[in-house]
Amino acid sequence: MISFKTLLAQENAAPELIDLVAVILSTCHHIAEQVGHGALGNTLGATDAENVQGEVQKKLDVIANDLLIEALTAHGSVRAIASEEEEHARLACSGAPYLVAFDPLDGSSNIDVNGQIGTIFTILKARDDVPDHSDEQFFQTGRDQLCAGYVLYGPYTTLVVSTGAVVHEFTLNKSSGEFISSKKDMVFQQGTREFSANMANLFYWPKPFQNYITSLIAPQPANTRFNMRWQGAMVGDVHRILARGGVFIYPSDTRDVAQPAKLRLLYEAFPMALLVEAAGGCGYTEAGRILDTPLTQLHQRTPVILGDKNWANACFTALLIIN
Ligand code: AHM
Ligand code: MG
Repeated sequence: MISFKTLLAQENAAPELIDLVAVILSTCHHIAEQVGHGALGNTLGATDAENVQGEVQKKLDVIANDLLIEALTAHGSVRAIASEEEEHARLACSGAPYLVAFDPLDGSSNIDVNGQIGTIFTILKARDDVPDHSDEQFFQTGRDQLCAGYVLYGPYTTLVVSTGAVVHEFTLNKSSGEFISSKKDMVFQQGTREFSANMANLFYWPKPFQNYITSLIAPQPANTRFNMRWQGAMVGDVHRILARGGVFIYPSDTRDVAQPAKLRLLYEAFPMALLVEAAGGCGYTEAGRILDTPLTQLHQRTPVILGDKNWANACFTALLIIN
């Protein structure tokens, strides 16, 4: 029974960083308890508010956000915090070494249907060249992440975390609150013929990409067929491909020229790309590698391709043909 602290220490993660991850995880344990109450806990349903993305906030979005902000602000090692639910970065502790960004509850539309939801987080080094409280603190690339992970509140609660070298999976022991190692050094499985995409958007994707995905589902012999899975929560869909192989895609959409992509670079694409690449997979936008993309706006959106190296390359190449 190895704890995440032991595994991260073996990778030479700084004790302060491990301590910070521990704070995030104990908050996620708390969120898991709130999630687990379901209809009995007055945590389902929507609030009257909209977030910065113009989306109606669910009660659990707000609860998870507030719990994380409170715990991270109190901890003392975090200089600034950025949340998918808040317009700007907020100051936590001046001069502290770390920045934390998170999507407090990814997959919000699944909350009321008892579907998969999760918390996605990333930790970066604080910058001394910009004001402590500023959004610019987070204007870094995905390669600058010190640690990233997610906690998936599924039938059981799973943590997947990495400092960039290897990826480990842990399972929450609900009585002790400890995350216990369940898969060490996860390796991306190659050749799984399964993809994850919202096919309802197919006709609004860039045309050659439509053609590429359509070719995968065209009638073929049984043993060469592709399968499709979509849970509507990136945290669950990416967990599936990390566990089984395959590819996750959320391309740009021609319907909205001003905002063609849905997923957020800082809160979703960066951390998931760090995990997928550390497991031997690959992550692309429609212009290059996710991890090389500089963040220039806190809530910047990006197309996402994540998966098995060969397959992610094939998806990216299909897009290059268009561009
Ligand atoms: P959220 O962070 O507000 O929950 O939104 C992001 C989610 C992702 O988890 C998921 O991949 C995507 O939105 C699902 O979108 P769709 O509505 O196309 O199913
Ligand atoms: Mg999200």
